Amino acid sequence: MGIVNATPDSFSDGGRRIDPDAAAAAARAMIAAGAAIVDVGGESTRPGAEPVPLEEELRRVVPVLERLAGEVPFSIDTSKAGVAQRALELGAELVNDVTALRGDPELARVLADSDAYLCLMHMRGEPRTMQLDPHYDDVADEVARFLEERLEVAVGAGIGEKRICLDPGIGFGKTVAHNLELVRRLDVLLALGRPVLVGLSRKSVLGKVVGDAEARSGTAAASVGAAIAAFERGASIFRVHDVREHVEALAAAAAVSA
Ligand code: HH2
Repeated sequence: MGIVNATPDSFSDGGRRIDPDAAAAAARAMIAAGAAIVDVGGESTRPGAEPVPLEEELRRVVPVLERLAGEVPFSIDTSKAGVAQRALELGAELVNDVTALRGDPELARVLADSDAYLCLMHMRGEPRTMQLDPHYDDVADEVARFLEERLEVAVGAGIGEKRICLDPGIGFGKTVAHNLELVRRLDVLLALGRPVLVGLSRKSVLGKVVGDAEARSGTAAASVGAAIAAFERGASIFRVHDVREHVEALAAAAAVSA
């Protein structure tokens, strides 16, 4: 899954792709490089980010989706029913909701009325405050219990279980140690019986593990290394910025495992 940000403030590539033609071109290049899908988002969720009103989020993403419609497989990174609805009308295959259906009470109904896939992600708190001293007794178990409960809510709302994947939410209300433990113990999430998506790409945890305690992002090389570690523990969907590097590394790792 290639990342296409239509935001002026995402942590890694914010601003560079706010022009819809440039965003669409980046999306096409990611598919050409081997991505199965591109994830288009109009609201940054980096630590400290402020929420974006519906009209502004639509203004950012719809021009990009219109350019991709019918040509490039895409998902929409949103927690808003109004944005998801419009994206589904334009052909979105998946709704990637970092709030796991807690952000907008209407989103579950929009999804139940469609046949799109849904990604449910774990987040402690909200982006504005989530990195203020996160604490867990057992991070893997607590994230799994949360996702189990959100999966039940989604299925109860009429969204087919087979359409849902789960995501530990790397960097969303977690310390470096929490993030690493979640990847190390991915089996606890896989036990819920759904595919696991991971978003490690360029996150600050990767800059920190290579020695920069103040890092706000990580390199492509560190991202690939972490993705392979997650692949070996059973992750099957990788949300990444550097598509070609990940596709090649994952192909090599998969060939060894085959
Ligand atoms: N991370 C970000 C955004 N959306 N969705 C899922 N399912 N999993 C993630 O780990 C995830 C996500 C990161 O936030 P943002 O500030 O928007 O940066 P970018 O989109 O460049 O990764």
